[in-house]
Amino acid sequence: MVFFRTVTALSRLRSRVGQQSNLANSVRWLQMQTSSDLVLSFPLFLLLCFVFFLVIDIDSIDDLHSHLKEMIPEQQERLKKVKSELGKIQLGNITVDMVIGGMRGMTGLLWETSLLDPDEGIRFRGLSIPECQKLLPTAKPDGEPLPEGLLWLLLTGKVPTKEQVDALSKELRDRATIPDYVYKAIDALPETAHPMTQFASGVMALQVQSEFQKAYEKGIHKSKYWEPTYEDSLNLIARVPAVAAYVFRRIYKDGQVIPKDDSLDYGANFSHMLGFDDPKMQELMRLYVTIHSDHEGGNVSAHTGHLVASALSDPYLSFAAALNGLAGPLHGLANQEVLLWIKSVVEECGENITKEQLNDYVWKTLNSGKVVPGFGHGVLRKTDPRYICQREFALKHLPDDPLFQLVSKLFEVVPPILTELGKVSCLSFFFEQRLFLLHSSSSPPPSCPGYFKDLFVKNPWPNVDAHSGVLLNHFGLTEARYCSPYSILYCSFWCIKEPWNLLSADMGPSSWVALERPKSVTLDWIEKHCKKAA
Ligand code: NMX
Repeated sequence: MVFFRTVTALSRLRSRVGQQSNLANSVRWLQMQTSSDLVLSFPLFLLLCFVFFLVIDIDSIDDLHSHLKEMIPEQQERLKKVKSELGKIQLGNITVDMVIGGMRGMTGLLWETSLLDPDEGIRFRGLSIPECQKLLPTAKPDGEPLPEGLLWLLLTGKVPTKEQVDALSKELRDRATIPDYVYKAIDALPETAHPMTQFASGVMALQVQSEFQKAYEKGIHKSKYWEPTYEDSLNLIARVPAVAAYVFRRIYKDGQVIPKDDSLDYGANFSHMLGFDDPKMQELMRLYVTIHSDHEGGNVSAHTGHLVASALSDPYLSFAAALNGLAGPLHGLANQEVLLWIKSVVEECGENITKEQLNDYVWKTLNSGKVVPGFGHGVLRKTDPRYICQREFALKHLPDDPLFQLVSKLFEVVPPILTELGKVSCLSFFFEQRLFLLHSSSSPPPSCPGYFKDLFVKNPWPNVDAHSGVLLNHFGLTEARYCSPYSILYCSFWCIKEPWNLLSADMGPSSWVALERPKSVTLDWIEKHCKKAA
C-alpha cells in the first residue's frame, strides 16, 4: 500500500513540479535516477520512495491546486466570521427605482475576483489594468500579460512568478483534449447558426466530462465539492479555445482544424488555432484575454453564471448559461454591433469621413431608435480603461489603420452628442432635428420631437467594445459575427473568472455562493407599500 501510494505520489510530484524552481533540482535528480539506475537497484528505489514519502509533503508543492488547497479553508473561516460578526449590518437602501431599473446600484452579490469602480474602472484583486500590465509575467520583455498569470491572480489574489505561470500554461495544454462528440454536436447544427449558438452547444457537449457531476452522483461530501469543481474549471478553461477555434474555422475556413501547438502559451495558442500566427496578433490575444477575463459579478453573463452555479450546477452548465446572456446585443454582442456599425459608416461615407459626417451618422442611428454601440455602461462613468489599453495597443502597433482612426474620431464625436441628449429642449431638439434632416437622407424622424428629451445617458464614454473588433479586424479576423459576442473570444475567457467563485462556493454550510433567491414583488405591492410608507 505504502509502495503504491509512494509511486503515485512521486509521479504526481514529477508531473506537477517538473518546472518548479525550488524542487527542480531534486526532481531532475530523481528523473535521472528513474531512467536507468533504479531499474538496476530496485530496492534502493523503494527506499528512496519511502524517504520521499516521509519527508515531502506533496500538498505543499508550488502549484495552483496546492495554493488553493491552503487558501480555501482560510477563506471559509473568514466568511464565517464576517457572517457571524457583521451579518446584520446594512449595506444600503433599496429604492423602487432599483427594483424597476434592473437592480442598478443595489449591492447584492459577493464577488471576490474583481471590483469595478465607476470612475477608475476594473481592478483585478486590487490591481488596475496598467498595474497588471506592469506586474504580471509576459511572454516577451515589455509585452502584454500572459492570461495564465491573471488566472493565477484571480484565483489566489497573488501575483505569480514566471515559473508558476509557465507551469500553469503547460497544465492547461495538457488538459486541452476535446472528445470527438463535441465536434459532432457542433456539426449537428447548420453552419449558418450564430457562432455563439454553436459555441454554447460545444460547451454543453463538454459537460459530459464533468468531474463534479460524477463526484456528486457518487455522493461526495460537501466539504470536498471544491476539488472536482477545480478540475472542471481548469478543464473548461483549457478546452474552450479549441472549441471556439473549431466553430470559427467551421464557419469561415472550410472546417480545417489547426491543432494546438505545445510550445505556445494560452493566448498565443488560441490565436494559432484560429489561424493567426502573427506575433503581434498573439500579443493582442494575450491582452484581449486578460482584459476580458473579469468585470465584477453583476453584469449579465457573470451574474447568470453565478446564479446557475448557486444551484450547484457544475462549471460547464453555469458557463453555458452565462454564454447565452453574453450573446445579447446590450452585452457581449455589442462587440459585433460596433464592428458592423463602423463598417456601415465606411460603406456609406468612405474611410476618410469627416467629423461632421460622423456626427450626422450618429444622429441617424439615434433617430432610428438604436443605441450607439460601444458607448455607455451600466456602472462605469468614465472611459473604460479596457478601451484605453486597447487604444494604447493600437497606437503602438497599428497607428495608421483607417478603422482605428475612425474609432478615434468617434471618441471625439459621440460623447458630446450623448451628453446633450437629455438636455435638448423640445424646441431646440425640433430645430436640431430639422437641421439634421436637411443634411441626411434616409433616417426616419422620431415619433415625437421630445423623444430624446427625457433620455439621460449616464455614461457617454466608450466602453471596451468600442475598440476590440477593430483591432482583431486589423490582423485579419474580419468576420464581425465572430469578433462579436465579445465574442466567442471574450466568452472563452469569461470562464477564467468563475472558478474562484465556484471553488469557494462549494464549501459546505457557509457556502460562498449561497443559493440565490431574491424576493420579487408586484407593481400593486409597490404601490400599496409606498402608500403606507408615505
Ligand atoms: N446610445 C444611445 N442611447 C444610449 C446609449 C448609447 N450608447 N447608452 C445608453 N443609452 C440610453 C439607454 O438606452 C437608456 O434609454 P431608455 O431610458 O430609453 O431605456 C438611457 O440612455 C439611460 O441608460 P443608462 O442608464 O445610461 O445606461 P444603462 O445602464 O441602461 O445601459 C448599456 C447600459 C451598456 C446597455 C447602454 O449604455 C447601451 O446600450 N450601450 C450600447 C451597447 C453597448 O455598447 N453595450 C456594451 C456594454 C459593455 N459591457 O457590457 O461591458
